[in-house]
Amino acid sequence: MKNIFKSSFFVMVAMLVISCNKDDSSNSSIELRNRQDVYDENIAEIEAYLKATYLTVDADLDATVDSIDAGQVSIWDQLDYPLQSVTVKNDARTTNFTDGRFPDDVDYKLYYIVLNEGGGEFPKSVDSTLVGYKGWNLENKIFDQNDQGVWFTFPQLGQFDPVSISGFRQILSKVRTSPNAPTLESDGTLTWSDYGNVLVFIPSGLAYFSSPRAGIGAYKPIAFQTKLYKLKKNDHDRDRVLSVYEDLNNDNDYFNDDTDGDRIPDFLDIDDDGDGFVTKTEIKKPEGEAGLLKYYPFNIVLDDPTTPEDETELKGIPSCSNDFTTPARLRKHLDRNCH
Ligand SMILES: [Ca+2]
Ligand SMILES: [Ca+2]
Ligand SMILES: [Ca+2]
Ligand SMILES: [Ca+2]
Repeated sequence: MKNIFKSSFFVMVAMLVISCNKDDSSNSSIELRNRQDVYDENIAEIEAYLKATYLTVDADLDATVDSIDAGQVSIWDQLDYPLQSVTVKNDARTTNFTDGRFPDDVDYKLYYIVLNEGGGEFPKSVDSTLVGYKGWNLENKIFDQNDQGVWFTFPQLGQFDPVSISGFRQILSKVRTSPNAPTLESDGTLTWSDYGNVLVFIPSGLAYFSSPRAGIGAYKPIAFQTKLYKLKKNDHDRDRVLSVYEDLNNDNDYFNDDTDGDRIPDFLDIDDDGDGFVTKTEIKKPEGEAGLLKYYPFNIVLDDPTTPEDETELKGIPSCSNDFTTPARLRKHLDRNCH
């Protein structure tokens, strides 16, 4: 019984963090409002909130926000945990085609506080991330919490994978994972150390916008504490080129790289250069080629003696003229005149 409860609880929390822009117009009792107007209102609400509340951080770096009632220094004015901001666009999608960005031109300011940067790796937007979180509304009521963490992947790998809201996933780029393996506690839970730990205050346009949720009114901003424990590299299109290597112009937008111009971005395209030969075939080593892998890695892989399972490969994916090492070479799977 306990296990059933646990798994249905997991589904419930996972569902709540799901972003669903398609819902914007489905709630017929709620008037659909202009996104810029809502944002202007939301950012004023968030700034007023930051001036009317104070932050307490305990020894485990768990944060609590309360209304000022006895002269405490506001989040806005305190200096212990610098309040920062970044301006971002809504990165939600209506489709995964190159032109499928969700139509939203607002420049969103995200206020955030890094409680701990973390000692591991900064995630790329296409990495899967294991994230613990606590979400609350601006009345300081918690609407969702999961300290053990949920795996999020954007875009989804499976139809039922949870997807986080835009403001939640974009702030993860400000922190790093834990550099250490977790400790297994006697109750079966995992404890992580030196992970990225960040508070973020999110306008509704990067959250649930017009769709109310339990504890979140329509058009209301929300706040999260997120803890980035771990990441996993993905190969979304399973062509043996990791998604992180399919951002050709290196701008961390994976939807604007489309070598063959068929509107399917490279990281989702099984034939990147559109020459009729799938990438996986083009990067397969010929029979008898030395090395441990069947396919050329994107770059050379030097053996790391601390992790014996790491393979050494002295050749990356070659160019048409068999250049295996120059970092900026045109690799053959991206050269439509070569296969
Ligand atoms: Ca790939
Ligand atoms: Ca790009
Ligand atoms: Ca393409
Ligand atoms: Ca090809």
